[in-house]
Amino acid sequence: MLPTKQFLSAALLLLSPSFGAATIDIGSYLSNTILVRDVAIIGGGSSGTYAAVQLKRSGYSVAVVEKAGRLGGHVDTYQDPATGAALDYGVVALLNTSVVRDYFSFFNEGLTTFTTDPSITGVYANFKKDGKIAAPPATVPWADPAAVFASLLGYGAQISQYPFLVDGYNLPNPVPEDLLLPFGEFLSKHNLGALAGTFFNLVSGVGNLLATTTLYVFKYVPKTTIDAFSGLGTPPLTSTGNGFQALYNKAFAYLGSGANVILNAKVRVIERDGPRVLVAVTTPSGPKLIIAKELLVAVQPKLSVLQEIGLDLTREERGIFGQFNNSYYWDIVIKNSGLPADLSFTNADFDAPLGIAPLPGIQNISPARVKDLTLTYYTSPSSKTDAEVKADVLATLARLRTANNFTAAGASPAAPELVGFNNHQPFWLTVPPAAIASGFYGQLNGLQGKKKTWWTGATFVAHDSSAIWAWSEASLLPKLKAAL
Ligand SMILES: Cc1cc2nc3c(=O)[nH]c(=O)nc-3n(C[C@@H](O)[C@@H](O)[C@H](O)COP(=O)(O)OP(=O)(O)OC[C@H]3O[C@@H](n4cnc5c(N)ncnc54)[C@H](O)[C@@H]3O)c2cc1C
Ligand SMILES: *[C@@H]1O[C@H](CO)[C@@H](O)[C@H](O)[C@H]1NC(C)=O
Ligand SMILES: *[C@@H]1O[C@H](CO)[C@@H](O)[C@H](O)[C@H]1NC(C)=O
Ligand SMILES: *[C@@H]1O[C@H](CO)[C@@H](O)[C@H](O)[C@H]1NC(C)=O
Repeated sequence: MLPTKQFLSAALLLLSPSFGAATIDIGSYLSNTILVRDVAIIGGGSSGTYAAVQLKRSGYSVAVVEKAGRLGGHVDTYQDPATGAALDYGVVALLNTSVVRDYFSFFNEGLTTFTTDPSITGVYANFKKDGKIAAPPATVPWADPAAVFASLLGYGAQISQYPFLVDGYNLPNPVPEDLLLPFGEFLSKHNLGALAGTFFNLVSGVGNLLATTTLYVFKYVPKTTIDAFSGLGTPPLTSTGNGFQALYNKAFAYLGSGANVILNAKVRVIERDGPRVLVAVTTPSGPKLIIAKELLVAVQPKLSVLQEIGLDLTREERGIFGQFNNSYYWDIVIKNSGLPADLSFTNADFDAPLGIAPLPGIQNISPARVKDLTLTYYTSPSSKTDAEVKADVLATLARLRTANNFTAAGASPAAPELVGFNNHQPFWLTVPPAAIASGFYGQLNGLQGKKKTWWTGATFVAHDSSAIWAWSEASLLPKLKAAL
């Protein structure tokens, strides 16, 4: 074949390192669409908003780019049209720490003790099989409350051996063997099977509990959380009146609203090779360009997400982020569930190992604090469509109603409606135990500050906002500020 002109230019394109990525032409931007800032922050959820607020408080200029129409990430606050009440069904509880108290008091937002409603009784049913309420048989170790309490203490004693887990992923080499075990094996090794019932609900959204690597369970449920929820330590906190979204709305205003926070944004390209980081963004009001000294990535760093924002990935970054797998997690508000307002249902399978229901599926269905509303959480280790999840939730409700005769004869109850529904994927980013053992997290942490880029969020800390903010204060922000 003769090398035609088209063939040659195609070959040149293939050889060019930025093939496929449009490059940023600063000259094509009107001056009023260019934002020159100290830090460009991609993602305005828990970690991105916290960093933006603290940087501004310290006198730095920021621009936050957020895909959604609001700040807050995994916070979901449902505004009930019937009662006017605000109902949190994403993030619901925070630990009572000085970092949490300071953040809320800076915005003059209230916090109150998180309590469970004593009028609600917890019951178990196999949601997939028959939906019939059944008491756990004595063969299930968590049927005995004394054994459950003892296992919580045993968990506390185990996790206390790994104090380094409190702050990010600073793992020793070699990584202690127990941290690499599937959690089911860890439980049997230490005779802690009675934990499984409580942890099925607590370790929500990660995947199948018994198959989850123990490190990730320890990150999700630190000793402070066990102590807070079991009454051994300071109780957890929850929002007052307006829900957690109110804090993020105040943060939006404090940051300078649209001047510094670009909502409904699509990050098109990020270039880090020049003296400044360039972030090209498509917004509802046209294109914008951020020129920043440093970049803070506060989205979940799956390779697909980083490619979506057009980040000029290095070979090293590609190799690290390409190893992540993730779980899938939905939070749902149901109106007219047809279930009693005084029962909280947990999915269980007494024939399965440790009585734990296999996922994908619903973990729990509980009455909300607001009349006629019910909350449910759905987890899958693999991808599922929203339509599949909705259908499974509605079928489960019907099964529970029929099996337990909740539908009084003759009455025609209103059909259940899913009035709040959010897909929180990609949720927990994990790597296999072999990767953890061979130093994955050391390599991940080693990316901090390289190419003017800093990384934050659940993947670097845990899906725990109190922990993310504490880590931001102690680890991330001092280093990031030193680079400015
Ligand atoms: C249902 C649910 C319940 C939870 N309950 C609690 C709880 O009670 N207590 C607790 O401490 N923690 C809870 N968590 C965990 C929560 O604190 C953490 O997941 C936290 O939100 C993680 O912060 P992050 O900044 O890493 O991610 P996020 O908060 O998810 O923030 C990421 C942000 O990036 C944005 N984004 C994504 N892609 C792009 C893109 N391409 N361009 C621009 N922006 C983008 C997202 O819209 C989001 O706003 C819960 C999580 C879920 C899902
Ligand atoms: C949180 O902890 C602080 C300090 O221990 C305490 O003074 C405060 O009352 C607690 N707040 C709530 C709402 O429980
Ligand atoms: C992610 O998990 C799936 C299902 O368990 C598995 O097939 C796949 O290999 C995993 N991917 C990575 C990158 O670990
Ligand atoms: C279901 O409830 C109705 C109305 O309370 C009652 O008449 C009926 O006998 C119940 N059926 C069963 C199977 O318990």
